[in-house]
Amino acid sequence: MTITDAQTFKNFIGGEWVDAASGETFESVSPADGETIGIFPKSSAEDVDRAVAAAKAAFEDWRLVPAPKRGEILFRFARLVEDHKDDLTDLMTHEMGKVKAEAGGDVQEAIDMSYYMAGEGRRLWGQTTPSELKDKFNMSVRMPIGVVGVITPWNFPIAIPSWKIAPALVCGNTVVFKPATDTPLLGERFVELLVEAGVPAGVVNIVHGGGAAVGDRLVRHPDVPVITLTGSRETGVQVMRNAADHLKHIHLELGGKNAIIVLDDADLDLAMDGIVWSAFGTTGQRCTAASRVIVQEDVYDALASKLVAAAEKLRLGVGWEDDTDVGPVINRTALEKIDSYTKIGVDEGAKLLTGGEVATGNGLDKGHYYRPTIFGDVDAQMRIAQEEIFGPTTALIKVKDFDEAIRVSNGIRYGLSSSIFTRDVNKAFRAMRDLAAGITYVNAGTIGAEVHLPFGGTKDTGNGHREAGQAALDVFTEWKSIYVDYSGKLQRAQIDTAE
Ligand code: UN1
Repeated sequence: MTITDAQTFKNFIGGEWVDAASGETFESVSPADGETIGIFPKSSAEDVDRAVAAAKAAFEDWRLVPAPKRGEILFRFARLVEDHKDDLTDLMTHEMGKVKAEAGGDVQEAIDMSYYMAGEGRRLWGQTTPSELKDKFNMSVRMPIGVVGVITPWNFPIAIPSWKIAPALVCGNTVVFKPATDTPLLGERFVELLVEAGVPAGVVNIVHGGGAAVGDRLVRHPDVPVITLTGSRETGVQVMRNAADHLKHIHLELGGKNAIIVLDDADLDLAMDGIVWSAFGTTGQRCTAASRVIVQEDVYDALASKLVAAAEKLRLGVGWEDDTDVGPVINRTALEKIDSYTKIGVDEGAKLLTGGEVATGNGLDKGHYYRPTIFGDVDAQMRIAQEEIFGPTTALIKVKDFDEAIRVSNGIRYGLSSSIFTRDVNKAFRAMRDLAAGITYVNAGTIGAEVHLPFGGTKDTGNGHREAGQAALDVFTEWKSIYVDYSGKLQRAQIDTAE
């Protein structure tokens, strides 16, 4: 496909497909081979304002639609995503670049989340509780909040929008959605299917464009009381700051520097499989990726050589071919950042065991490919062991014992995922308790979250919220406590409690 025959897409505002007010556009280009995927509106504050006005107006009816009915629309949406799983998967291999099996997993995660949240339409439980007074009834209920600004990354272009939009909708909120500029077509397809499922006009709006214009306006807009963002730590800090004047509810899902610990009693082949999957799956572009491997000294050499051999067997290529193991990274800027960290690692004195270069030849020059990279002899304080690289690079750190392993694993600013390979049940339980992270895996890598458990991290990974599972409902609702006095007389709490 060339730029001349690439299709042009629009924003969706108040039930209408419309161009950006400025008429400007940007292109979505495949990281796999440079093909143009589509042309999208480059929106500005004016477009955001229109979408917010539409979402605000639609909220008044949507919040009154019974939650089970809202859930039914999500059930229909989930079924539509299932029907379109193959074409969405194929599109994802082109627009985002991940390999087919993982792209299918990404779409499946959205199907699972949509079914799960659809079911929430018949739960959305609050509490009933006794009153301290006679003839009085107490309960708490979840209330929708209003317009939710949804800002999503490119690395899970179908799954992450579902983590945010499905719970936002079932809870009775309306949405203005800004997908990443690297994956606008997947965002657009997501919204098309929601519309087909029967979401009323104005309830979901999509505004394409960059963070500085579209995202920033959403974050500052007085009529958007909730912002949910998955992105970098730096963006998260900026969002909190810019939303502070309106005391918004902010949900942040930010970076990770996740480690896999391998103790000397571990099944090394199993650990190797977990590490290769967690470090190089999605080309390392997951916030749950294993970018550190903490290895007890007795098994360090054996594990390092197994890992290098496994990494060198991985086949790089376009994601839509069945025998590709590792796809491209998202764009040139990412490729340059990843490569710059290789130089940083070498300069810091780490030993480059394999990879460490842009991959070329066999058509790879048309896209952005980087060789799976493993550093050995890494000191826990080096930048490659502290900073999020978001690419296929992992750092092996040698430790003496379990306690040092836990210390090193926790010795970073982030706290998303963590993992330990051991056959010692006591150490496994200690690790479950002591690893300072939102997620801990035992005898599995750092990736593989399921939709019905809370997802999120401690420390600089976020601001204490979790998405997915029941925890997500706390982001998209506010509690209201209701007291009904049916005694027919004035009863004063804390005072008239004697009778
Ligand atoms: C992310 O990288 O932002 O557990 C999310 C996992 C995936 C989700 C990752 N299911 O790695």
